[in-house]
Amino acid sequence: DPIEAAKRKAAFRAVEDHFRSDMTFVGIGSGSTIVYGVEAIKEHLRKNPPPPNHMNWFVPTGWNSRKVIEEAGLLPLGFDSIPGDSMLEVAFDGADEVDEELNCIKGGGACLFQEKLVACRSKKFICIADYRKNQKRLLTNWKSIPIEVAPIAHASVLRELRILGSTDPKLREHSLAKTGPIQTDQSFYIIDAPFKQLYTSLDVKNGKDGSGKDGHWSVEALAKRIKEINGVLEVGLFYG
Ligand code: DER
Repeated sequence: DPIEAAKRKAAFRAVEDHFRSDMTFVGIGSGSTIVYGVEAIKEHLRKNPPPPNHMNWFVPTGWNSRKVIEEAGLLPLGFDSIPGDSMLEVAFDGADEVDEELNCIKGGGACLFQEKLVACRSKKFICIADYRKNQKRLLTNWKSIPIEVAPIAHASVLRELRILGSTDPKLREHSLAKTGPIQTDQSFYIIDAPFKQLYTSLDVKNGKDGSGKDGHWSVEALAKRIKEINGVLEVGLFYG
């Protein structure tokens, strides 16, 4: 399968370029691509064993991410167990779409809250994304922004998103498994909010207005504006 091969190639390249056996804290994202990333890390550690008595800890970004770490025989470390002021040397993760400035849409797997926690506690964030994810601007192929919200606030967040210009924001429901909204690892809900294509900072430098007046926002302006909405826990836009 050419897509699986592309994901695997990207993952092995990312690990080859950015993982070292003497690292102590490494973030592991969520989704299907990161599974190849963990396979590549396991392979790297087999070929380049860590220094004697050195522990490699892998910080998961949710239930599935922890399962991938454990099934690979690696040691998971809860985000809330990272000691003191330690930073993770690197975090590897996937994305749903990436623009020319490496801004990402994340949250396809409903893990965006812990993904952003771990990414922001890491010195380096490596996003592993096959060719399908690369677009000139965000919201080209992937049509909506995943947003994690407190259940009690979901209706008022939907209303605020419509005011910001989202055409038809919706609660993410289970397809088959269960009626009603999905719940995240934090027992929150996910809203998928469609917007028009997001301008990059270069677009704004070249005179495009990214304040949503013409229906288009810039990545950063929209991310900040959504994050301010009462009841929003996290927005699936990674930038800067
Ligand atoms: O939810 C996320 O942000 C994930 O990283 C995810 O959407 C990427 O999934 P994939 O690797 O299966 O495309």
